[in-house]
Amino acid sequence: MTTTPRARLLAGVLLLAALLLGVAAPALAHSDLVGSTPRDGDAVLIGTDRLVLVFADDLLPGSEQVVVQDPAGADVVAGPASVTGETLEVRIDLTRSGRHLATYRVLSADGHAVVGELTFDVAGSGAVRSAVVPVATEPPGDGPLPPPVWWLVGAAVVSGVVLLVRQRVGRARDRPVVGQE
Ligand SMILES: [Cu+2]
Repeated sequence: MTTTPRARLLAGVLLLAALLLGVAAPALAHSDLVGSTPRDGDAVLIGTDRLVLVFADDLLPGSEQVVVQDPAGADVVAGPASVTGETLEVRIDLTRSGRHLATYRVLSADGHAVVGELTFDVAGSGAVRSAVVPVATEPPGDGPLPPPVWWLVGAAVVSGVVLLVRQRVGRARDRPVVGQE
């Protein structure tokens, strides 16, 4: 087999590309999964609202089947998946923390089926959130009313003070003014 400089260049470029990608080219058959968000084993926040799967080759639109199960076994996929080229995206509505299992089945453009799964952990559940909410505190100025006995004591003290003041004022009036003639 004779090789032209152009063929050698092409082979070199392909080899370089394979090295740069850090993947063994033979391992990529059909539309194997090459990336995802979240990735397998990732930990994500409960606000995460989509799962994106990226395959090695274009997908056959309409062939995709994706299920994402939460720890209780409920499917959290919230709508039909959308396929663009080699990318599959699906909305998810997370409500529980813990391990989630995503399983998928797609057809690559050449008609081969690709089946796989990945897991990711969800942090931050409703339970965690409510634990952060402070325990109901009494609004200022809305404390319990003092018992009636305190009202009585208060009234007695006020009356006593008023009586004392009246007596003193009365005595001061009767007393002769000193230093004035
Ligand atoms: Cu194939």
